[in-house]
Amino acid sequence: MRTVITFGTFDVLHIGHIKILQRAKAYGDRLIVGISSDALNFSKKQRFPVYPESERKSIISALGCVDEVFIEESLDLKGEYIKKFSADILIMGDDWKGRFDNYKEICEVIYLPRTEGVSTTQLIAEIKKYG
Ligand code: C2G
Repeated sequence: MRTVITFGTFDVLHIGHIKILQRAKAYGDRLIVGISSDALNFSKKQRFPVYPESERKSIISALGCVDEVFIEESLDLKGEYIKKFSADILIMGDDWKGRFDNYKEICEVIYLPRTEGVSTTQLIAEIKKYG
C-alpha cells in the first residue's frame, strides 16, 4: 500500500486541480489531500478563499480519486502530516518546485507540471467581468 499526500487551497475548483489530483493518485494506492485552511490562505495571500474551508473540504472529498482529506493549518506542519498519514510520497505542482525538498529525508518528493492556462485568480477575474 503506497500512500500519496498532496496539499492545496483548491478554491473555485478547475481542471488543473482535477488533473493534479488524478496524476498524484496514479503514483500510489491511497491519496490524502491537505486543504489549506482559510486562515492559512489569508496569511499567504492576504485574502480569504471564495469557498470556505468546510466547503472546499467537502468538494475535494467527493472526488473519486481522493481517499481522505484534512485541513492544513500551517505550511510548516507538513512533516507532521506526512508522518501522521504514513505518506510514502509528497506530490506538489511545480510552482512549488524545490520548496519542500527538506521532506526528502522522510518521504519521496515529486513536483508535477502545472496545467497551463488556468488558475483560480484568472477565473475570478473572468467571472468579475460578468458582474
Ligand atoms: N495546480 C495545477 N495547475 C493549475 C493550478 C494549480 O497543477 N493550473 C496545482 C498546484 O500546483 C497545486 C494544486 O493544484 O499543487 C493546488 O493549487 P492551489 O489551490 O493553488 O494551492 P496553493 O494555494 O498553491 O496551496 O501547502 C501548500 C499550499 O497550501 C498549496
